[in-house]
Amino acid sequence: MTLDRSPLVGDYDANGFSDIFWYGPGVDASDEVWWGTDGGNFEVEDDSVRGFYRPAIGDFNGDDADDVLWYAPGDEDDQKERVWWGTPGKRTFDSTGIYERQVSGSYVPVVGDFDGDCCMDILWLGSAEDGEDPTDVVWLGGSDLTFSDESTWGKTPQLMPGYAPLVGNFDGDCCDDVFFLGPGRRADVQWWGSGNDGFVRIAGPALNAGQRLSDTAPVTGNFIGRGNRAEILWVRRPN
Ligand SMILES: [Ca+2]
Ligand SMILES: [Ca+2]
Ligand SMILES: [Ca+2]
Ligand SMILES: [Ca+2]
Repeated sequence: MTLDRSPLVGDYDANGFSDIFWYGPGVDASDEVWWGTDGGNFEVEDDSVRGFYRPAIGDFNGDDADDVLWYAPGDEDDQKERVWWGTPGKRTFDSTGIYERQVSGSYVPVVGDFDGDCCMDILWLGSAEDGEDPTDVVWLGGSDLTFSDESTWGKTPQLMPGYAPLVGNFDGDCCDDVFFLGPGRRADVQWWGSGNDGFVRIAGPALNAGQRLSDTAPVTGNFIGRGNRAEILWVRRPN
């Protein structure tokens, strides 16, 4: 195992055990999928992904098997965006139904179920690199192995420098929300998922600003057991 490969964790065969896709960027790098089995063991298979991608993981068609979005940043026409679909009960990706589409520009793909239909969606956040004016959109995942553009959700603002998106269902309704935490004591911006109407956007004072130390990082999860409401935990970085 060489260290230039990134671990992409998901349950791609929906067997209840996490799998690891070791992706090596580039044409020549080899890839491996470690399929999780009972008892903490893996069955290893070679795979091959040719190209430079910024991948993102989610169950975009709602069949419980995680899927892989292969997003190629930039304007090169020879690298289309692709989605590989995990297959419930099989240690393989569905090669017949690969979703292909061209995305031009530089984005950060943010994954969550923003409309609450159990299919994960992709929020394409533009970055302010090179003075670009990217037209950001939300792709809503569908059970038919396609995505629909949600143009009525409006254009999303460019990702503000220093702000990092955190995804979680912070109010426990059916929709994932996105919090953009400002650096230091800068104001936070909260996007609340609200079904088919898009996001309700609220700017407010920095959450927990007094405890935001430079050596802490926010992570989301269910740490104290409040039902399905996600929490933000500021964890101290290890020395
Ligand atoms: Ca699995
Ligand atoms: Ca899936
Ligand atoms: Ca959805
Ligand atoms: Ca929510």
